[in-house]
Amino acid sequence: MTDSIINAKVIVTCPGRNFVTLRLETSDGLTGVGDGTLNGRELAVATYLQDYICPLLVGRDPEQINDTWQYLYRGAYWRRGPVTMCAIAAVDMALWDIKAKRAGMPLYQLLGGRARNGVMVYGHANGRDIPQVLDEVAAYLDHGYQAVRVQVAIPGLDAVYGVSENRTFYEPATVGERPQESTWSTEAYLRFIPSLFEAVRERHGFGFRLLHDAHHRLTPTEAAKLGKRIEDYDLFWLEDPTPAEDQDAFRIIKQHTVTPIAVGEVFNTIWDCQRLISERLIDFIRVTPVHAGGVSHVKRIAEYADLYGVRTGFHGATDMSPVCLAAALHLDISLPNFGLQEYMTHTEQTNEVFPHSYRFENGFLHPGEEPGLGVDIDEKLAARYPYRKAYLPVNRLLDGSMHNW
Ligand code: CS2
Ligand code: MG
Repeated sequence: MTDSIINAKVIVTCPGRNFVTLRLETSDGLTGVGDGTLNGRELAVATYLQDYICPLLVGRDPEQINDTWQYLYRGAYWRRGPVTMCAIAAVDMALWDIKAKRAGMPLYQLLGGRARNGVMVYGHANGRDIPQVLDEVAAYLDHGYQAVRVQVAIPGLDAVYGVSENRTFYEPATVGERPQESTWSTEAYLRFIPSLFEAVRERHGFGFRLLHDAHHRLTPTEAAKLGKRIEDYDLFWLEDPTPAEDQDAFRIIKQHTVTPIAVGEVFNTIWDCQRLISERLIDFIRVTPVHAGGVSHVKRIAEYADLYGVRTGFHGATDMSPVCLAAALHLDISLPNFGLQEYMTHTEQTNEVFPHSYRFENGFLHPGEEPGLGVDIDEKLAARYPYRKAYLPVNRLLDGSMHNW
């Protein structure tokens, strides 16, 4: 064994929102970073890493990524779940960062090199009303984006998923001792949302990829009805139409509509999506390195999906740190069945804490040529932003009963 892990450190920082980062250091002076951020439950992963995983990593051979992954997965006994898989993900990303640095190449070269020239990304147009969304779409198209997700406030409802006060960034978690509560009416949503897509296509045409996130809120029949009704607007994908754990629901949706379906940001292992993929019940799989066991496991899911013509559409919201986004980009540029990458730009503050080599150019992201992931965490700067407890919102129907946020 040439070298070993001599230090495993968890860094929790809050440059505008909380992030959990693991930094590993080897005896021959290499370091690697991994993202372990779980929005609204960050300290659960930080503790899992600090108290249970980091002591096991010190002394291990950093080269043995597969053995370490299996050791942490099988060794937990209590397998799967978001907290365990975020912790394993952070270790996995950091070890791949080290291995690629040792090889002196960007990670994507170790994953088989480039399959494409750049990673097409989608931006998030949203607004309080349809005209505002249309203006936002125009801004993204002017900025070179070829894919845009649209979200709009629903008349009669207070706060709706995906509509941000501050135009550019959308961060749903709010600092406080209790979650914010919002109200929802599927009827009002279903009556209104088709007019959004009609207006977007009328003003901006069909020359770009149009996406929408229903954010887990419909029943299978409601989702089938919506998918069918909006087929003429040719969406690139309708995301999370129903709660993802109910995999049979997607059979009903698929029987009634050819609007493509994207699901998976809440999944954390291949077993969560195995049937959805093998029965072609979805068109895009949205797992992301931080929530689904790291580079190793997301690569396994993506390659399994490729057998069934399912493409990737990795989750890339602001609660995925630049470390996770960098890892996703190295996978995106090297996988045969890449579909699209979500890109919710981080704040300046966050980008200063996480210096990185990936860059945006005319609708595409490029992972950069730095050895490793091409991202780091400035621990001194990170220390200036202490953790602040924040919850994702909860959602109730108009009659007060709990619904999906
Ligand atoms: C959303 C996310 O980006 C998306 O598609 O579903 O904004 C999601 O709500 C957050 O990542 C939750 O933390
Ligand atoms: Mg989503």
